[in-house]
Amino acid sequence: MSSLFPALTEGRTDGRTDRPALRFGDRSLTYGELGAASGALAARIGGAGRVAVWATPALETAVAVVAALEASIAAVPLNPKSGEKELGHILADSAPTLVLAAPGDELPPPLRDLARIDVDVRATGPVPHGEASVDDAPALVVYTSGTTGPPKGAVIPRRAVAATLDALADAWQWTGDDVLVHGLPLFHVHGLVLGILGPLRRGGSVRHLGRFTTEGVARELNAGATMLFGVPTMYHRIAQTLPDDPELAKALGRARLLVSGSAALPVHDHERIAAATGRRVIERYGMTETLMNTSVRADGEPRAGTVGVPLPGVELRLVEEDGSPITSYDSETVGEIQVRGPNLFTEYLNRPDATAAFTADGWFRTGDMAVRDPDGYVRIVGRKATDLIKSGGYKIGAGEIENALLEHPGVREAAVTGEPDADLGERIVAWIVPADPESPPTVAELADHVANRLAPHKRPRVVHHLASLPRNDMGKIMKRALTRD
Ligand code: MCA
Ligand code: AMP
Repeated sequence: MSSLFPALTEGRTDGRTDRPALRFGDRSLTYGELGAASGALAARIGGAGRVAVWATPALETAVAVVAALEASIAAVPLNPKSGEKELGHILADSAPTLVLAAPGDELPPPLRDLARIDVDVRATGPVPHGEASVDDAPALVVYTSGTTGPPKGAVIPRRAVAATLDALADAWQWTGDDVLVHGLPLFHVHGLVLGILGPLRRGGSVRHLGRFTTEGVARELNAGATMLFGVPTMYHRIAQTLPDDPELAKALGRARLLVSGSAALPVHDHERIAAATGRRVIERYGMTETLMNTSVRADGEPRAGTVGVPLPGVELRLVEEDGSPITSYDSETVGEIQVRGPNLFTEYLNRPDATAAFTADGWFRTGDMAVRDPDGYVRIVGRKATDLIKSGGYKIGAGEIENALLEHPGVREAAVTGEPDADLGERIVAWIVPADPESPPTVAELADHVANRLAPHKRPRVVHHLASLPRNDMGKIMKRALTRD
């Protein structure tokens, strides 16, 4: 059976074990060192059930996930900034038997009750023997928000990881010679699957910035990195910085590939970057549940405002309201994107009800609305659910924030919406009826409350106070009627 990371085992036979694999700041691992460290850890965790990974942007996270994959154990990456409610839910739902963390990392209370293994990136255990096989067994459980309720754990099989990374290799001409740079978080698909497992599957390397800065991007691209991955907020910040930063322009001009994803990159930012650097950013479209579905190809036309064409192996169709697939592309007829292929997740953990997201014949309903150009390029034009907000590339359900706000003593009623934001794409706006109109809670108070319960990126940036929320006859909040008063 083929292996997820051939480069880890091949290096031993062709003597290329000293090739760089991972670099985080001034700490790095070669393929030989990664094989030894992950092999040693895999041997220690073998036979465990699911393992949680305290997914800081550090070498330890990458070693932990590779080790879990080698040990054929599903890894559950945790946002180290998760608040108590979110963390409590994820732990109760995924029931890990162990947590893997960097030595010295302090873990919050719910995790202290779990057995902990410190990840030693310098360990020299038995190197893997190619056990990281490609099959239907779960590789990762990644938590993703829905419109209501707490986040759902998408169970991502090993074959989906392999299929999506190989399809991207085809579309992007991505090889072991590529050096990727990014500063994405490692508890989501974008940063972890594409940004860490991607280079490792190709036998190439990744330099992680720890946190995204335009200086870090310029430094690494000027020092030989060939590819940059980012969310639109990062490219927006690059576009804002370019006029005053010739080093950054030079660095981007050198890159082989600049890739944006997780949300739409506005055409204005595309154009500013192209004008300043001579390079075009290409967009790809994916989801936690589906991994990657489409991309502008490296050898294709980089058409701003589109997410390109279906990746090899991915079937994609647009379906109208009445369920009929759109058969001719006119750049105008809008339908829901449905996808089918080896890149799909298998289920939401403990949520058989949510598998209604699949049609009887295996198509996954993405909830994204799109048109297609006559040559097949996909243009995303919106989302079915207004209660899903994309802020900084993070998907955030309005319902989970509303529930958290309602747990604040100063809030009697709450509704949450997304408002256009030049930097974040959308910003989270809370509309509340204060318990005491004389002393309503401040925006800072509610932001802290949500950040501590859920996660900082879910905090409201704006809070409006209302005497009552607009409701229809059924008592349902009419979000479209919410306007600033
Ligand atoms: C501010 N902070 C707070 C509070 N206020 N912390 C606690 N309580 C508060 N009240 C902290 C934040 O945690 C953060 O800390 C710092 O202040 C600044 O916060 P903020 O302005 O919100 O964010 P930012 O640092 O400017 O972040 C912008 C960003 C980020 C870097 C673009 O949004 C980001 O990394 N986005 C990536 C999302 C992503 O990877 N999505 C992929 C999922 P500190 O500075 O210490 O962090 S989508 C996916 O995977 C699919 C498959 C796909 O298609 O890709
Ligand atoms: P998540 O569930 O966090 O993985 O986010 C997936 C969602 O991000 C998709 O359903 C899309 O709505 C959105 N998305 C991802 N990539 C793009 C893109 N290039 N353009 C527009 N939306 C995107």
